[in-house]
Amino acid sequence: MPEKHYHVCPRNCYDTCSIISTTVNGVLVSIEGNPAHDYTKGKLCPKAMNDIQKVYNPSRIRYPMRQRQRFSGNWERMSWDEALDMIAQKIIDSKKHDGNTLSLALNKYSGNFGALHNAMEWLFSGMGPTTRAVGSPCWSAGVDAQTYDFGKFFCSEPREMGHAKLLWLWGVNPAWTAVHQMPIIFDAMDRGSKVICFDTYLSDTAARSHRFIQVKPGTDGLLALAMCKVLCEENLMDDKLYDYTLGLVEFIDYLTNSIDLTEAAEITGVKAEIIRELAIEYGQTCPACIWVGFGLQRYTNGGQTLRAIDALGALAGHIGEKGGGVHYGHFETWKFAGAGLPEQQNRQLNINRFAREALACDKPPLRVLWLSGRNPLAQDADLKHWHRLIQQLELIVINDLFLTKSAQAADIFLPATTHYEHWDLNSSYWHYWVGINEPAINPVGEAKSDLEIAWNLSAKLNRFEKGSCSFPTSGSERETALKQLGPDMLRMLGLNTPEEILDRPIKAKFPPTAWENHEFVTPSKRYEFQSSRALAAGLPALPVFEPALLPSKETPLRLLTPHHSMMINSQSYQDALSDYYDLYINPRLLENYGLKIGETAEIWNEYASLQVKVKVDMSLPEDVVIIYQQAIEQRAQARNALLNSNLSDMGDVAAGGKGLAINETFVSLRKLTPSERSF
Ligand SMILES: Nc1nc2c(c(=O)[nH]1)N[C@H]1C(S)=C(S)[C@@H](COP(=O)(O)OP(=O)(O)OC[C@H]3O[C@@H](n4cnc5c(=O)[nH]c(N)nc54)[C@H](O)[C@@H]3O)O[C@H]1N2
Ligand SMILES: Nc1nc2c(c(=O)[nH]1)N[C@H]1C(S)=C(S)[C@@H](COP(=O)(O)OP(=O)(O)OC[C@H]3O[C@@H](n4cnc5c(=O)[nH]c(N)nc54)[C@H](O)[C@@H]3O)O[C@H]1N2
Ligand code: SF4
Ligand SMILES: [Mo]
Repeated sequence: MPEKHYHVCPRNCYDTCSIISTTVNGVLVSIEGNPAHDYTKGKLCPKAMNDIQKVYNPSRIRYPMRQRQRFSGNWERMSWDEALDMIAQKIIDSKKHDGNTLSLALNKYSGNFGALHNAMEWLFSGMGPTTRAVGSPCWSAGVDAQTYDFGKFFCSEPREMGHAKLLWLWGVNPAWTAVHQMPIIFDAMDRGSKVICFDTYLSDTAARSHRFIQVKPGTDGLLALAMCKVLCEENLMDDKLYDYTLGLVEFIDYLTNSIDLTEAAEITGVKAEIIRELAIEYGQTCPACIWVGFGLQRYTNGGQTLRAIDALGALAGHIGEKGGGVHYGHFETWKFAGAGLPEQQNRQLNINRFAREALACDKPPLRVLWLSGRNPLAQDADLKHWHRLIQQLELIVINDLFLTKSAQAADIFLPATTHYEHWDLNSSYWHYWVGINEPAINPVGEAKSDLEIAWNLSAKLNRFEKGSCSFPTSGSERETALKQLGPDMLRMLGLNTPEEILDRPIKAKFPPTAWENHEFVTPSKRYEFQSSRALAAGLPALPVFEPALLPSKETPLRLLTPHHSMMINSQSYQDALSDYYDLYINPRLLENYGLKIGETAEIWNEYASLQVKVKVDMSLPEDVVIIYQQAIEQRAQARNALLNSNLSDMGDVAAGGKGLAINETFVSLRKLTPSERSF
C-alpha cells in the first residue's frame, strides 16, 4: 500500500518547500509539493525533483569510512563502533593533553538547516567549551544593516509583494534562487504592477522584468542615496517621518552636502535623469516594494548598501505599508527550544576566516575538526590557509552524504541521512511557515541522522570517561523534534500542543506586513536613519556611501560567482558533472584577449590560477566576468581558491560575525598556448 509522508526541503533556499512523499513497501517512489502550503502551492523545483536519485544515488556513501592518507582516496570501510571509538579516544586524549576541550572544533553551516541538525552543536556543548565557526558566508552585512534600521531582522510575508504596484528586485535573482516567488511576481505583473530589476548583468530575473537597470558592482548604496536626495528635492518624502524616525535632519544634511547626482551617475553607471525618474516613480507610487538579495551585500560596503536602500524605503514612506517595505529575510521563526545545555565559553572563529584564525590558535591549538553540512574546500575563501590547517590537524571528521571536495581532506567519513530518513523541524528565512519532517524510509545503508550520531558519540565518550559529555546518550528523534516547539514557538504558531504540527505545516501568526503602524524595536523605538548601535560598533551612524574595492591594473576583471539555477551552493543535482568551469565574459573581451568562444583560457590572481572555458554573455560589463556555482568534478581545482577573505562592513551585531565580500574578487585573464591547456 502506498504511504504518504510530510517533509520540508532543508536546503539553504528561500523557499523551504513543504513536500509530500509516497513510499511503497518502504521504498521512496515519488515526491510532490504540498498543495496546502500557500507558498509551495504543490510545486517543487527541479533540484528537489531529483531527490529520489539523490537518496538512492550509487555514489552516496552508505557506511563509515576511514582514509589512510588525506587526499589519497585510499578509503576503507569501518564499523560505526570503530569510527566512534577512534573519535572518542582522540577527544579524550586531547582533553587530557590540554586540560580543556578547546582543541575540538566544529564547523557547520548550510547543508541542512533543520532544527535537529543543531545536534552537532549540542554534542559539542555537552563536551565543554570548544572552538566554533560563527557567523555566515551568506547574508551577514544585510542582517546587521536591517537590525540597525528597524531594530531586528524581519520582513513582510513574501506573498505581500503581490500587492505592490511597483516592485524593485535589487541584486536578487529569484528566477533561479527563489523560484516560488516568481508566480507571485508574474501575477502582480498580470494585474498591472511594474517590475524593475537592478543587477550588474541581465540575469534571468532581469530578463523577465519590465525594465533592467544595470548598476556597476558595489555602487548600489550610492544609487539609493542619490534617489534619496531626489526625494528630498522633489518633496516626495512621507510627511509623517518626524513622528516615527530618528536622525532625519542629519540624514537630509548628509544628502544635501555629500551626495551629487552627476557624480553618482558616473560612479554607478546609471544616468542622472534615470536616477531622477526612478526616484520620482518610487516616491509617487503606493504601494512600492523593494526586494534586496544576498548577492548585493557581499561587498566591503554591503551593510551600508542595505542601510541606504532601507533609508530610501523609509524616506518615501514605504516601510510598514501593505505591499511595500524592503524585503531581505528574517529569523523570527527560528526560536527553537534547543537541548537545554549550559552556554559554554566557546572560542569563536569567524566562519569566513576560520582556517586563518584557527592557524593562529594556540593554548591549545586546534587538534580535532568536525565538518558537518559544510564543504569549505569548495565554498570558503582563504583556501591556502585551509590547506595549511589541514596539515596541522590531528583528526578531521566529516559527516555528509557524498565524498565532497572537503571530504577528500578527512580522516573519517560518517554517512548522514537525508530528510527522507530522519525526523526534523524546519523554518524558513523567507516565509512564515514551520513544518515537521518525518522519515519516509529507513536510513540508506548504515547512514545515521546527525542527532543519532551525537547520541552515540556521547554514549562512547561517557563509556570512556564518565561525565565527559552532558548531551544525552539516547532518545527519541520524534520527541526531540517536537520538543523544539517550546512555549514561544507554540504561541507564535497558535498551537496548544507540539503534536498539532504532525498533521500539517503551520504558518506563524505574525501580521503579514512588517513594521505596520511603525512599531520599530530600535533603541529609540523609531526607524533609525541615525543609529547609535551602528556608531557603537565603530560604523557611521548614518547610511553613507563607502566605495567598494575596484579592479586594478594587475587584476582588471571583477569575478562574480553567483548562485546557479540547478545547484544549491556546492550541492549538485545534475548527473553529468563537468571537469572545468565556464567563464562568461563580454564578447569584446574576446577581441582584447585574442580568444575564441569555447577556448580554454586562464584566470589568475595572487592567490591561485584556474583554467576555464570561455563563453560569452553580451550583457556583462567589460570589467566583470562570471563563473556560476556550477557542478564540477571533485578533481577540478576549486574556483574559490581565487577568493581572498575580505570581510564585509557589518555582521557582528546580529549575524554572529562579519560577512564575506565574495564579490570583491579580481582576476587577470590570458589566452593559453595549446600545450598549456589541460582540456
Ligand atoms: N564563490 C562563492 N562562494 C560562495 C558563495 C558564492 O556566491 N560564491 N556563496 C556562499 C553562500 S551564500 C553560502 S550559504 C555558502 C554555502 O556553503 P556550505 O555551507 O558549505 O553549503 P553547501 O555547499 O550547500 O552544503 C555543504 C554540504 O552539506 C552536505 N549536506 C547536505 N545535506 C546534508 C545533511 O542532511 N546532513 C549533513 N551532515 N550534510 C548534508 C552537502 O552534501 C554539502 O557537501 O557558500 C558560500 N560560498
Ligand atoms: N538555484 C539556487 N537557489 C539558491 C541557491 C543556489 O545556489 N542555487 N543558494 C541559496 C543561497 S545559500 C542563497 S545565499 C541565495 C542567494 O540568492 P540571491 O539572493 O538571489 O543572491 P545571488 O544569486 O548571490 O545574487 C543575486 C544577483 O545579485 C547580482 N549582483 C551581484 N553584485 C551586485 C551588485 O553590486 N549590484 C547589483 N545590483 N546586483 C549585484 C548578481 O549578478 C545576481 O544576479 O539563494 C538560495 N537559493
Ligand atoms: S531547493 Fe528550494 S525551491 Fe527547491 S524544493 Fe527545496 S526549498 Fe523548494
Ligand atoms: Mo547563502
